[in-house]
Amino acid sequence: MSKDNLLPYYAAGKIVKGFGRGSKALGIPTANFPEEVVAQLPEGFNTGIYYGWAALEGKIYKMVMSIGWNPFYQNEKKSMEVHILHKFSNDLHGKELKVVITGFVRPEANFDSVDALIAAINNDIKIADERLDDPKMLEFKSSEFLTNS
Ligand code: ADP
Ligand code: RBF
Ligand code: MG
Repeated sequence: MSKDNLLPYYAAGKIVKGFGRGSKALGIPTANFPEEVVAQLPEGFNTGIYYGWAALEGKIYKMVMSIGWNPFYQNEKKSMEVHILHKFSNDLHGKELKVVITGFVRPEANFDSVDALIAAINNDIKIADERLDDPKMLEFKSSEFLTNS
């Protein structure tokens, strides 16, 4: 089964604390989904970097996310982490986050340095930003799953 058959993929859950290194080590915060949401992913859903739309407190934002084991940090736990393309001044832990995942960017990779990982993530953010402006992708922005609270 190709990963594209599983898109769009819809997920929702309360933002939990992750490893605490997204903001500190990388300067790129990620809102982490709880374990139950990760466990619900269908078997054929490939790990990797994806993009789509996020709903938070009645607003819709572009997002890019990492699904997998973060090879650079040798995590033993699979995670789903969302970086929202918006600057927030408040803490989002405990808030309900909904996403529709609409496209795939690349598989997870390992890197020689933190700087190389940061450069790759910044490039993912740019790709997500551009692809989500495509009319086919913009359609999902108004999906009922996101707009119904
Ligand atoms: P953790 O390891 O606990 O996930 P991070 O360093 O990845 O910590 O930071 C994640 C937190 O940063 C989120 O839970 C949220 O409260 C906050 N945050 C601020 N801006 C954003 C953003 N643009 N996208 C995602 N989370 C953000
Ligand atoms: N971690 C990796 O180990 N390899 C990756 O290729 C990778 N790509 C990412 C791409 C994006 C867009 C984001 C938001 C995160 C990515 N991460 C990757 C996860 C990163 O290591 C993680 O967010 C931090 O470790 C904080 O938990
Ligand atoms: Mg995080």
